[in-house]
Amino acid sequence: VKDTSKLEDFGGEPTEMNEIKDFLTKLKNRGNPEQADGTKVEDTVKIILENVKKTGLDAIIEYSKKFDCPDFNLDKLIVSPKSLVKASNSIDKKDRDILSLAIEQVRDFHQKQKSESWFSSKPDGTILGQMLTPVDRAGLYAPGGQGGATPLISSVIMNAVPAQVAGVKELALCSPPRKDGTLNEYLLATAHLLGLEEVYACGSAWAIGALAYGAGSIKPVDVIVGPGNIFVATAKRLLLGTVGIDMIAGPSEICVLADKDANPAWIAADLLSQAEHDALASAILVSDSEKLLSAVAKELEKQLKTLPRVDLAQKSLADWSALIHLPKLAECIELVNMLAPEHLELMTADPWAILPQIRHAGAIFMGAYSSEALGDYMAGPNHVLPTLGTARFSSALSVETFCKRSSIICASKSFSQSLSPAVARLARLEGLEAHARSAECRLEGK
Ligand code: HSO
Ligand code: ZN
Repeated sequence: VKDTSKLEDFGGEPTEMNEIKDFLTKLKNRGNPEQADGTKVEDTVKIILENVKKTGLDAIIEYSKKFDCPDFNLDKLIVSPKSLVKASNSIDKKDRDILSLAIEQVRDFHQKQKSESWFSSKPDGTILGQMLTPVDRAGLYAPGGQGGATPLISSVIMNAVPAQVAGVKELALCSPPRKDGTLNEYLLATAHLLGLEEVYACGSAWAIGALAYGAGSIKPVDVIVGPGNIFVATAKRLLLGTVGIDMIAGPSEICVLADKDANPAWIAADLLSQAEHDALASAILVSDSEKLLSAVAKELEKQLKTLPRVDLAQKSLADWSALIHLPKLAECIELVNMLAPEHLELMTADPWAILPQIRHAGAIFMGAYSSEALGDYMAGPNHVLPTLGTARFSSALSVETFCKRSSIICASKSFSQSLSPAVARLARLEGLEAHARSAECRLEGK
């Protein structure tokens, strides 16, 4: 919609499906930019991880000095449990209550995700089953926030709660230090309210390396979770296999599907709430109503001007966002499925009628009052969600991310003996004689 000079390059109004498809492809590739000097992020991260693996704390201190805090040292790296208590006492009681409320809401939701071990017995006495066990130790990453802004305190809650509900005994939290080597007091207070005790002022790829390999007194973890920038995401991708990870997170995105009666001011506010995260964030509105699209464009221009993070939001809108008109609601739904967005808001007369047609989306916000911001902080579901179209095959960070399933086989004599000849035959078809004998030796008279 090109009706104002500011929004001239706001993605335009692609009416041709091919144009839209090109745009979607461009969007899904936005997670892997080159660095200013032309080198690939992956090459830089590989070197960082090698150094952390080889020299442990020395590498951590060196990188932190170079990129975060010039006089960084071990004392700054290890945040004492006392300073967590102190931070929690230092913040306003009202804020503490709000943080506690968020923790409670998120805990309530994740309690419902918990599945149980199961054991099923057959008439012959055989028991088959699945035993769930949490990982022993998990690493949580809370990003520092764009442009040295405040860290995402809410991500600490979203990381820690599912791990705690899963029953993980040891949790280590890493977040990048500020210039003076400290961490934001609200982040520390949140860690304390969650009952975390092991906190490191350490960020970026070297923090992920320290969690995966261990460094000094930082013991290696089994799973690393949490959002982060491209360096964090690349480190997690390279370390997958050495440790488990929740996902490889890309820049955040929102898609709003709205019909003619939706509120343009609320839609614009929601699009901007995502655009302000990151210059690479994406905010897309798709509608069958041209009138609504124009109204939202006007609202965007109006609301954008008064935002403190106007620069980031404007870049996100110009480069990675769009207002898309398609004549039919069914086409809008298809576009949503092609996009497989991280967040989807259904702002239509009857969102429940549309829901069964949505095949891919990280989190779905139903109706005018379900803003993404509510979900980001308070509603209860996790805000660590699949991005860049990966909602096609993956899901939110959850209790399951921290659990393993061990299969249980307890065979009765008759179960074992009745299947032994079949086992032996399959084994011999594979040329595995020892397998065949292992089954047959349990037969009567052998
Ligand atoms: N929208 C972000 C989460 C977040 N928002 C944290 C505010 N703080 C990705 O889902
Ligand atoms: Zn957000």
